[in-house]
Amino acid sequence: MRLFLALVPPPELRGRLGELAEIAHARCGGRRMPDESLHLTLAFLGEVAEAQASELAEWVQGMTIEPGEWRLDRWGGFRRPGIVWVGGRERSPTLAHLQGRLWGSLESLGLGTRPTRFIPHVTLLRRASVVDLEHFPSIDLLWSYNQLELIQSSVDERGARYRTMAASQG
Ligand code: 3AM
Repeated sequence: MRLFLALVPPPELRGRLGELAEIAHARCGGRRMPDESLHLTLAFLGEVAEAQASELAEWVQGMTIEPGEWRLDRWGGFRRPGIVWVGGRERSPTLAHLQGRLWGSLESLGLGTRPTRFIPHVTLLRRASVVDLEHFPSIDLLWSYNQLELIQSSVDERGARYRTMAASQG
């Protein structure tokens, strides 16, 4: 199964991010991420065997992450795949630390491949036909997080579907 570790926005923030996804979709087209799928990926693991996935789920359930805050105050894009996202202007040392800590553990379990760069972002659109972010409204949202989720991604004709397999202690 295809798995990743992520933070999931609390309901109110998810609603705000959904509104931003609407704005972006009206301007850029493409596929809008459904509100219930909005997340911040900390580690993409790729295909993991079922037995190992159960071990991972137990590991996540026994974990406590340090609570933190992430300021979302910029729009961004990955032009080639047509992705429009929101993230932070400032590097977040707390998120970078959490991501680094997770990869340290994953590497010792022999799982996944640590990316060379970490650009924390929440994907709002995929396959956007234009990624022109000029004149987008300014944003300033604060995400308070305290829980990590292990999420399974399965792809069907409507795109990726996500299912939370395990969550850390909240
Ligand atoms: O959080 P976002 O939406 O940016 O693009 C996929 C998604 O990212 C990414 O993992 C997240 C959950 O699916 N992803 C998919 N395949 C990937 C790969 N081979 C990947 N990230 C890195 N390497």
